Amino acid sequence: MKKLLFVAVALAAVVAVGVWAGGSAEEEPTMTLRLAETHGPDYPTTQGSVEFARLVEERTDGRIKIEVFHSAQLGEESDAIEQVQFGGIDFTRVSISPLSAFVPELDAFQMPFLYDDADHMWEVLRGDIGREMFEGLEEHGFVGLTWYDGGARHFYTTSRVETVDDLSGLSIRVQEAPLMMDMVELLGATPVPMPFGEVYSGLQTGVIDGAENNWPSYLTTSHYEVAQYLIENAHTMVPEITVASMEVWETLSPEDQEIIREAAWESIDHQKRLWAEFEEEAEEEIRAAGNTITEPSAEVLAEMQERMQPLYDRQPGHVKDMIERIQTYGGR
Ligand code: GTR
Repeated sequence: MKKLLFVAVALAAVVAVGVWAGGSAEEEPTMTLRLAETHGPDYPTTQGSVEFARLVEERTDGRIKIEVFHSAQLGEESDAIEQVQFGGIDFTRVSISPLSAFVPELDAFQMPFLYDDADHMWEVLRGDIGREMFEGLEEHGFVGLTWYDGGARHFYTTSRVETVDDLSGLSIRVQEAPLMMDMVELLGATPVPMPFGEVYSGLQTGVIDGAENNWPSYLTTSHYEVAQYLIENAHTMVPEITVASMEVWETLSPEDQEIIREAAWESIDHQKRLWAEFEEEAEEEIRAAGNTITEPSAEVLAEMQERMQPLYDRQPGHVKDMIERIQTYGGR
């Protein structure tokens, strides 16, 4: 009896740490995989991953469970990406910016003033260029599964910023990505790469004078309370992505890989719907809070674009080619 109990406890432990475990003859083996997410439980990207997990569980009759660890419980984005690369975490949903530090080609998808609008971006992501990018991730140890919407990003600061000159000399937090550091430097500001979770206190204590993000993140992080000036300049549209660890992926059967791929891809529409609603709500809430929102003039936008041009010129040939395909995509 004691021995049986020991076996049962040992089996339960194996299941709990998320590796294959053979159950009794009637039970199917189960597997629990972990997904790292930086946002809170209700944020659209988290909810996209929850939908992905729900579909996988349903289609494997509960054999594969994906647990979504939101709120950076498994670490900040760059750390989570590193863990995914060596198989310590199974999946992560991140912005492509921190991932571009591992996969430089991703810069092609996050260049400033690249897309005409969100439809342009989505045509690219869902089309052949998006698929090629997924394939390119594999040599770096990642399997691309979804693109999610991350809207447009704007600068926000603790003092009023209306022109490019106003940014000059300010310390601006950027994601841990070479392209974003260079971009801020070209505007005459000092880039400060910093994990997402540290930005609020950075702004509050004056370690940084500003940051940049989309409306939803500006709201949910409460950055809007400490950096009340936003210039609606939409300098970038940075897609979100979900990747699996190649190390883990290779241990899955082709059938399970297919189920996971399809479920992830189907979760895109769910995330996009939630995103569209929340992006609007977030903007309304921030405007209602009385923040100072500046619409930049055409001259200011043109100056920003001109200052950022060296980012395009510096790209290696194959990335330049991809950028050109993106710019002219769908007969543009
Ligand atoms: C958000 C994005 C996060 C994170 C964050 C940041 O827009 O959804 O994944 O990258 O920006 O600025 O660190």
